[in-house]
Amino acid sequence: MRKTVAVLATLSFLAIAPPPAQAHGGHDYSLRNAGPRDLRIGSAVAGGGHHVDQPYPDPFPNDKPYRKVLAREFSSLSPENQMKWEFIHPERHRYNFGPADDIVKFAQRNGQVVRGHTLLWHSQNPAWLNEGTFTKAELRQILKSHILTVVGHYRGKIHQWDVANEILDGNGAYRQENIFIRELGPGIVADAFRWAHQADPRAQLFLNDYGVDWPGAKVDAYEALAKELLAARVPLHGFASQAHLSMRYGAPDQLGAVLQRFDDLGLKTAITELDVRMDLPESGVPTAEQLQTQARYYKTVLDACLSVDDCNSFTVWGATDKYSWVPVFFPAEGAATIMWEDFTRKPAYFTLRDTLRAAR
Ligand code: 9MR
Repeated sequence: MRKTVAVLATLSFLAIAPPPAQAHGGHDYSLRNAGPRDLRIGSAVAGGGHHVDQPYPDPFPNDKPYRKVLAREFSSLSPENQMKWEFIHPERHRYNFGPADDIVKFAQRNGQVVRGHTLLWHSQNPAWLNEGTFTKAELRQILKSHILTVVGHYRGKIHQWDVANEILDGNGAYRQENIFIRELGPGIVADAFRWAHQADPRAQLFLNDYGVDWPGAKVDAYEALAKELLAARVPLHGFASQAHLSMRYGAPDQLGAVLQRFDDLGLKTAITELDVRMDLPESGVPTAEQLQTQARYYKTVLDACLSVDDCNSFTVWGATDKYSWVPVFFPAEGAATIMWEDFTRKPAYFTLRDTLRAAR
């Protein structure tokens, strides 16, 4: 798809005026306008999850400078926690759509798309679900009705849904912590995709996971699963690498080859949760060298996405260190995002922007 766009762009002066160089006034130097037009650049939208225990007010509704950064820099938004089961479906017969609705409205006002996250996951499920006693038929009905209700609520407004999140472990086996997979068997994955498609036929439906940045058992298992689902005509449209990276390990220089395997199956691919954490020196401030290394990791992942035809969404998991989950979950590590806490930009930001520009 990207190649077609490039050809059209070169020929467009012959016939029709090319699209305006900047679709959104005032965003001239932002990430969202730097790169190829068919590649969405996204960020997580902070709220819920770990933020609830932090000494600051709920980020998205209260931090206006933060919202400005989100609007200026990104063409896609991912609710970080606000569409997860525990947040959006806190009681069996009550949904809490308000905060996610606000993100969707904001995105529409700012010409952004939204990635829905997530429908079938082992984590951040509400107590009523984890601790309830249900028959298999009831559990299946609970999942079906959740997916039809949530996906239906946002019908026509979601670019991509992470339908199945982290369903395989490091060896490529189905995760038994996932209540639906454990109780109903892996066949439930296909059903989740079918229900999501029924509720919003236009949304692109994804498998999403971490630890799939290098070839190995997990990637092999996802490839086999994708083939199986496609052969059964399940509405699976994409495979995504979250790309939570640490500088303790090497940069994922084979990620392009991994994504290509899914592109070859006719699937779209995406980077959905990129961040690059590092061990902080005692001062708490990364060295210039660390920041350069971090920029290189970010570029490696962006290059991988740019190298396949149908990688159409590239999302960072937090635009700023101010709200990053990393220091909360990995106390020795931090500084994982592309902007400092005051929203000034790190080398990784500029490297991403330059790389996007060069790919235009
Ligand atoms: O960033 C999210 C954080 O606020 C939550 O507390 C945490 C709880 O599991 O989930 C974080 O987001 C995760 C995402 O939903 C799925 N992939 C891994 C992400 C980082 O843990």
